[in-house]
Amino acid sequence: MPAAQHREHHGRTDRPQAVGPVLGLVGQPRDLDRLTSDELVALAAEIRGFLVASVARTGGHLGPNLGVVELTLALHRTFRSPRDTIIFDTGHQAYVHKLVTGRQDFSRLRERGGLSGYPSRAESVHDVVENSHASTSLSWADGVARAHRLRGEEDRHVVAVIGDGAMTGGMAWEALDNIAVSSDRHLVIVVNDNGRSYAPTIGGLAHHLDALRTNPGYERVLAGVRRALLAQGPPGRAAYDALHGLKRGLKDVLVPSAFFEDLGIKYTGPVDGHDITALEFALTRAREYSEPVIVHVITQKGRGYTPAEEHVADRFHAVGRIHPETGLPVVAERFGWTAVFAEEVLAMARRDERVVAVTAAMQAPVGLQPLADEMPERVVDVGIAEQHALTASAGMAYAGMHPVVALYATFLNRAFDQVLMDVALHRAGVTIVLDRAGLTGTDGPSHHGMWDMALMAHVPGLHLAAPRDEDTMRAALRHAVSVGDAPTVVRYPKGELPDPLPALRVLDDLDGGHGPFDAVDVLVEEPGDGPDAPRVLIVGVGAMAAAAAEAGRRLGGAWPVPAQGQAGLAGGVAPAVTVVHPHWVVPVPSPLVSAAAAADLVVVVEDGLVEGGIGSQLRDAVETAVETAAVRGAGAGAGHGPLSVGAGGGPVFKRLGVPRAFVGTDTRSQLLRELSMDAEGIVTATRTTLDVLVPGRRDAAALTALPWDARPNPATRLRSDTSAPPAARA
Ligand SMILES: Cc1ncc(C[n+]2csc(CCOP(=O)(O)OP(=O)(O)O)c2C)c(N)n1
Repeated sequence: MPAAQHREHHGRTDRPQAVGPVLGLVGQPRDLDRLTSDELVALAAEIRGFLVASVARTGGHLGPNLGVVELTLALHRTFRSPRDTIIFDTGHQAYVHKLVTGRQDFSRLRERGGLSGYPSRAESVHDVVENSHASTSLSWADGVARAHRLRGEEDRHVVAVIGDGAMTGGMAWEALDNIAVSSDRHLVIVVNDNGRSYAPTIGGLAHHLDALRTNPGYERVLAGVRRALLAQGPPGRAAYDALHGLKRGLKDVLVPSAFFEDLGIKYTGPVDGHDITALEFALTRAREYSEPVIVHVITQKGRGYTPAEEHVADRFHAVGRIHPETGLPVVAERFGWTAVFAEEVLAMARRDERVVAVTAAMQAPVGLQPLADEMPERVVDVGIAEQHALTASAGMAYAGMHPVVALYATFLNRAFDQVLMDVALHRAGVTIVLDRAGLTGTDGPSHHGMWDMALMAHVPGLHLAAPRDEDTMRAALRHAVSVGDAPTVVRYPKGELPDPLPALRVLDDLDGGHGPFDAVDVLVEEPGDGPDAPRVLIVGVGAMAAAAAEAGRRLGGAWPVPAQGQAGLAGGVAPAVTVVHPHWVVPVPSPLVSAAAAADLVVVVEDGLVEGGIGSQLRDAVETAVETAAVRGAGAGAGHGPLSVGAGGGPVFKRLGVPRAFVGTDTRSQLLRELSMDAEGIVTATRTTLDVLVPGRRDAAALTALPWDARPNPATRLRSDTSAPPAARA
């Protein structure tokens, strides 16, 4: 067994969970074909035992996977993956699929180097869609089926497995609309209906599925036939199995379902999703039908594991490490960012009757449960419909409410146009609260909330706050809901709160800016070694402020003496370091621009996309400010203020953040370390950058003779790139 499968990790010994005797026989899907009905039933039980034991040790999506055990077995027995394509919507319910497609070492699930928590093409040819943002499977399936037809690959089938929760997303309906008029004969849509998203699924569709689920007509007939045949012992079983083998049209088993039929899509169901025989019966017929078919399957989330079955809130949708016997968490949850939001939004709703919270199917995870418990009418759950959430919020704002839309940061990507055109263009007073912003860790590339700041920075009129601790978060939220004529965003990371980080003072505003949007706190001030010391401004964006402050303290202390002959700005001279935290980072506050323009080196640390992020915004703002001052100065005479002509342009920027890449799975702290976003990384990056500015030292003595505000910035003089302001290039 490879060493990786036996390593010590996070204080526990990771041994692959032992697989049962039947599961041990299944190395690939075709091995399922050889199993008898009894073996299949045994296999389902083994898989449930395996999932509980192994997810209890790693954390993961337990409830959804316990619900699809029989469904997944039936799918793989009926269809021939990878020749047939099986697409799991969202992909959080693909653990059973992994187990029967050759992946049975779950010991490092959702860790770097271990199995992904979602389908992953790198892992298996049986995995197709790995985006994990909900409601896309029908569009994927439509596309794959269409391509098969265009390429003349008529014998290939495509199956989309979509939950009733994911069916509430707009993309699913756009796809259905297209599928209804397509002539793809080999498209099967399995609606995995457990009545729940995280919490019970809401909305018109949910009511409709409810009605179908409880419609006894068709199911009664089918169940009757089945019972009668099976009651006759082996001959009846043979007849029933033979019936399964029949390749005939679906007319006899399809019931008209006004809802789907009106769309023009055939519907069959409801089918008991824990009866493999019934599932295979329905899937086989759907496979043979000459039009796209919806197979409505009823499953039970958390099936077979009492703590999950009895968990009212979410049936163990996703768990951390738990004790398998009790389902209780191994590590108690600490008071985190989400809990602060939960308290604050409740207090705001009590104070201000205009406040109404909006969630896209994630009421509890984003912290809206306490508000929903106390004032249910003040929380709107729109389903997995982020786009609708934003536009409906614009409507509510127009009509006198102040919506607070609480989302995971990664899911805001979907609603960018709605933020831009519905909320911002209409100057709607809507507050967007982004949980899990920045690097999130175990859910991999699709769940890092790393695009929000770079995207939101382009929305005219929008204000975005990135608080650093509990106090700044509460202040940002209160200020956000007081804004009635523009969108406001408050973003914070996953997990527990950092210690309070008090401000030494508020940054002076040289340009006369004022108000909470301009608040920039000074967290650390280190004087450096004398007047010759390079001036370093470190900007800690949001939760990065703590690491920035720590780095600032270290930089201001002992400073390494350079090796002989290696004089440099950095060499042996401790820089004057100021660490600041702007409460609001979009748009960049003017005091921050002034402070940056007066520095030699500006280091910006942000838990978001570095390109186009806050560091880039600040760099651009400094450039514009310097340019403007230069133009003004040319007309009015030089020599006043830090941005006047003769100041020679702006500082060098070092921007630390998330690169433009799909960042993989790892712990947040490890990722921060790798991207130089922890204190150590910030110190090293700052020193290295100062050392690169070595030639500037040649002029340092002469430069220091000038008054500070007229001193050319040595860093700028060294820049050869064309991004230097025109005044500096001239
Ligand atoms: C666009 C988007 N918004 C929110 C989520 C978070 N999310 C993950 S699973 C889930 C519920 C899915 O419910 P359903 O499709 O019924 O599957 P089940 O877990 O019940 O099997 C939600 C809201 C997501 N993945 N994508």
